[in-house]
Amino acid sequence: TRTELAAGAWLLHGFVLAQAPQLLAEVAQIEAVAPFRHLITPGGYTMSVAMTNSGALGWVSDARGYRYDPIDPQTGRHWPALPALFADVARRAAAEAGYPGFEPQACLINRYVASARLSLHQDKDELDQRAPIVSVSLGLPATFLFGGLQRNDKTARHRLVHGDVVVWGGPSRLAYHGVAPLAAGSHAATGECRINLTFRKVR
Ligand code: MD5
Ligand code: FE
Repeated sequence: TRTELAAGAWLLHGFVLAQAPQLLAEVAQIEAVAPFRHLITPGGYTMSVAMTNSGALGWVSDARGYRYDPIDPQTGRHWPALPALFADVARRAAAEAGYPGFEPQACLINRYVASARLSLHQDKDELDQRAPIVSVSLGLPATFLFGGLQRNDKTARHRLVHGDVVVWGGPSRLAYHGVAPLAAGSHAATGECRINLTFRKVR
């Protein structure tokens, strides 16, 4: 089943439940090559969410700013290739939400432990903002904060659970959003964390 959270934004309930074990096995392979790390924001804060990437481009942040880079600055090597299963899931989810022909170039992998959060922001580092962003939730549940096109717009809360996929396209693509501090807990698939995969077309 699917729920339209806002114009152009679709929550596909349990869309990757059957693939979750394989998706997490791929994450383990990726992190063996490109470890999770806490990036520094341009403002000098250390992010509470740990990140890594796979695909032709990876999202990174440091004192100089945010950017997509084909090279992992921590290892000096290319990011691990996008697993075929990742690309397949991203394409199928996008099509299910009404965005056929989506070709992900970057997969940012976010790891949340208890109290980790993502403050309200817009995803604006992609040159092509007509393409949707596909987001896959694994492990512990999260409260997703969904606002409007202005930072001060009222935010709605949506609970995202293991296996859910959200496709953010159309007018929702540039909405402010964030993730509330993760509640402590344990999940059979991931242990004490939440893993989120975000698939993007960058340029
Ligand atoms: C997460 N990650 O749960 C979220 C999932 C990020 C990020 O926000 O930037 O890594 S992606 C949610 C998203 C993307 C694009 C648009 C909107 C939400 N939106 O319009 O709400 O770790
Ligand atoms: Fe975001």
